[in-house]
This record gives sequence, structure tokens and C-alpha cells, in this order.
Amino acid sequence: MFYNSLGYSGGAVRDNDNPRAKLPLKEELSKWYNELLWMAEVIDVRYPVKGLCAWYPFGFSLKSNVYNILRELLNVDHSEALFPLLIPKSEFMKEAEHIKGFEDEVYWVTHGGTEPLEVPLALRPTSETAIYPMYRLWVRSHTDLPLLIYQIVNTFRYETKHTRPLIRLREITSFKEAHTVHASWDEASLQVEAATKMYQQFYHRLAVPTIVSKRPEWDKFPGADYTMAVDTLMPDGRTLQIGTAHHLGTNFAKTFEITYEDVDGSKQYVNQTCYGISERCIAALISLHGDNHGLVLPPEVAPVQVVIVPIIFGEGKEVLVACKQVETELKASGIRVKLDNSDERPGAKYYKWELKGVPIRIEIGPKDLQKNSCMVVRRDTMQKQSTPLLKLNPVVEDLFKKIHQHLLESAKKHLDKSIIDCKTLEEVAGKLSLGIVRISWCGEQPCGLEIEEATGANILGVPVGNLGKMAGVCPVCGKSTMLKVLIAKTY
Ligand code: A5A
Ligand code: ZN
Repeated sequence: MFYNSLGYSGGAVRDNDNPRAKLPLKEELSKWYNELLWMAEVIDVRYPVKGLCAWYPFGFSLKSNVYNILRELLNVDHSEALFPLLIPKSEFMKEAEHIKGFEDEVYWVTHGGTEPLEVPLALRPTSETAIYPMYRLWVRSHTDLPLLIYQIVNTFRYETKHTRPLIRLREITSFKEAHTVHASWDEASLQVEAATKMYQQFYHRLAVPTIVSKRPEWDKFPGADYTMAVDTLMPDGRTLQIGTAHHLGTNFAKTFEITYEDVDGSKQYVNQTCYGISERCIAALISLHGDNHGLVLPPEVAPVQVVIVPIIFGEGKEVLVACKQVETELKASGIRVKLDNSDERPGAKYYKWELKGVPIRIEIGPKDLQKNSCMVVRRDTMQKQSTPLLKLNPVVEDLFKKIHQHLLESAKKHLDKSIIDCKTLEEVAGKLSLGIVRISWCGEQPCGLEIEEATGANILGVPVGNLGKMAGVCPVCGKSTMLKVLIAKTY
């Protein structure tokens, strides 16, 4: 489960009209990010429709490894299912708030061939209105509850804000959406909490630190009672929302007539939740961990976990034999290993596999062989250590853990020191470029909107846990309050 087979064969795909282009420095984050996605063969944005991208085999393999973690966590108590892409206009238009929230973003299918369709069909921007007509048929009795189902599908949103690869797409290729059904509001509320905890576990495995907060009323999901969001801090000081969990109350149950027969025989509306994650999770892990040499991937999700580079002078038969032996041994313990015995010079190979974020490189040359050892190089710190050839496996496994730990700790340290307390709105302006600002808030909407207006930033919400609780004074109305709110420039 931890190391699945090598889904990526290591073959070259990228065309060569720009070989060896130099990766921009990470300080220029957006340039670096866009160029890296292409150079490392994650995705190709050159598809002739704005906001749509193609996954390269390497990127697809990375994505599969990431989504396998998500599936593993969900499959503990959820079941995977699949619902249609097309939603009849009549269903889509049922829930008033939901329509208002999405109508500007929907792509419509209006024709079958040359015939206009009697009922236009929406390409799902999210699947509430595709799934709930079926839930109406599936849910009968309290014994059917809770119902915990998810699907991983593409969804389409006609985004009008600036599109960004993996971050703001018009075709979200890998939208994981869970839709759950419960007997009571409180039970649904616990499910929302469980979902955000699961997302935190998921991001822990990607070494991406997160903050969970309750979105303000004016920023909740269209049709929800409330929305909990998971955000992370990008290296440029802006936050990225990388997951959300919504309590839908009985709002959709009432419009889609989803009811169950209770123990006493009475008919009750169900309470529902939904929660989603998209390929933004990959944008986050790439942006947080990558460096001036390219990707730095947590070992658990790296398509290639170890690359072996033979250092050959002359024939180098013995070196190759040793390399193959190491390859066989590592493969046997399920490690995704690639022996690069192509004709390129070692330096070119280092460059290539560093760009692709391979966590560990093993170099073997004649001098190493004399000592019965090899050189093991970590991608995250670039540290080299000479290591005996015998029993390499435990060394590699141990380094995987250390690399993950190191990536998580550095990202966490950066996040922690980027949450800055402010007391007045004037103070905030200078601090937003450094990260997230924490400030008191009375909880009233007019004051919240004023905070956003005056700072030009967004309220993420009241964070869960201690971060969101501390005595203070609302900077707008001056009332005493125990609430703290986070504000940031957002993607
Ligand atoms: N039905 C619920 C789950 C829903 O649609 N929620 S959502 O609108 O908040 O989307 C879930 C997550 O998908 C967001 O938190 C965000 O991380 C991601 N997402 C939203 N729009 C996106 C887009 N255009 N491109 C990539 N990811 C997007
Ligand atoms: Zn106030």
C-alpha cells in the first residue's frame, strides 16, 4: 500500500523545442511554478482551450499516488460511486441559493447534433444536483443512514477570475466530492468535523501544514448552513483554499424531497454534508516543497522514489552489475526505483531527476565499488552520505521518513511564524505581505465586511482550536470579544 508499483515508466514525452531551459528562481513564484509544471512534466497547459490542461504520464503518476492516499483514508467508512456528468436544467435550478452561487460558472449543453435539446444539460460544476435526485430514491428508512459516498470525477466551472494551472481550472480533472446523508443536524455536524480531520491527515501525509477555519456567512458554499475550509500558506504569502466541508442542513433535502422513515414511523427530512478536494492539493505540495532545482516530492507520492546513476569510465561492467543488484533489491521491497543507464552524462541525469523531485539518488562508481559502498544523496537537503552497499533498503526507508519529517517541519515552521497578530486595521496593511494576520472580531457581518474593505484582504474565518479564541476588542466597533479571525490575501 505504501509503495505501489512504478506507474511512470521514465520515458521522455516533452517535445524538445526548449531543451535545458533554465528554471526561473523560486522568488518569482508564479513564473517558477508555471515553468516547473512543464519542465518536470507534470502538466501541459498548451491545450487550445483556456483553463484546460493535459497531465503528462509523470504528473499523472504523481496524482495517482496522491489520490490513493485520499482513497485509503475515505475507504475506511465511505464507499466510492459514480454519477453522471450531465445535469438536466430542471434539476439544476431547484435549490435557489445553489443556482445563484453557480449560474455564472456553468457550461451548458444545448444541442444533440443539430437538434436543440428539450431540456438543456449542465456540465456538473459540482454534483449536488446530479446526486440528490438519486439519493431521493436510495434513502428510505433510518436503517439506510448514515450514507457516506464519494466520487472522483472531472467538473467544469467557467471561472472568470484569472485561471491558473491546477489552482483555478475550468476543467477540474480530479474533483473528489463526498456527499453524506444523516438522520440529524448534529450528526451531520460531526461528519463535517470528521471530514476536516481527515483532510488534515491527508495533508499531513503530503507534508502540507493546514489551518481549518469556519468561513464567514458571506463566503459559505451556496446552499450550505455553514462551511469549514482548509487553507495553506503559499510561499508568496497568499493563502490557498485546499479543501472545504459544508453542512447542508435540510436545504437540499427539502428541494429534492430526500426523506426517511424514522423509528416511530414518521417521515423526516435528512441532513446532508458534502466536502471536496481538487488537484489544488498537488499545486500546494509542489509550491511548498519545490526549490530552485525543481520539484521536491514527499517520498510517499513520488513517482520515482530512488534513482540510481552509474558513474562509468570506459566499459564499467562491474558498476552496472552493482547498480542492477541495488535496483533489484530496492524493487523487491516495493520501492519505486529507476536505474538511469541512458547515454547521458551523470551531470545531466542529476539535473533531470532533481527537476522531477526524486527523493533519493544513489551514485555508484568504480571508487565506491572498491569500498563496497555507494553515495546516497537526499533531494530535500542535497546532503550526500557514503553508505555500504549491503543492506541499503533500511537506510533508504529511514531516509524516506526523515525527508517527509523535514519537509513537514520546515513548512510548519514557516506557517507558524507567518501568523501575525494585529490590533488595529492600520497595522494590518504592512503585515499582509508577510502572511496571515490574526485580529479580534465581534462576529458581526458589517464589521467583518469593513475589515475586508479596509485591508483589501479576505477573512478566512474563525480558526478552530485555540488560535480562534482570545480576549480582545473588535477593531471596527470596539466591542469586547473572545473571537479571533484570520485575514489574508488569497489565491
Ligand atoms: N460540493 C462541494 C464539495 C464543493 O463544490 N465545494 S467547493 O466549491 O468549495 O470546491 C471544493 C474545493 O475544490 C475547493 O475548496 C477548492 O480547493 C477546489 N476548487 C474549487 N474551484 C476550483 C477550480 N476552479 N480549480 C481547481 N480547484 C478548485
Ligand atoms: Zn465589531
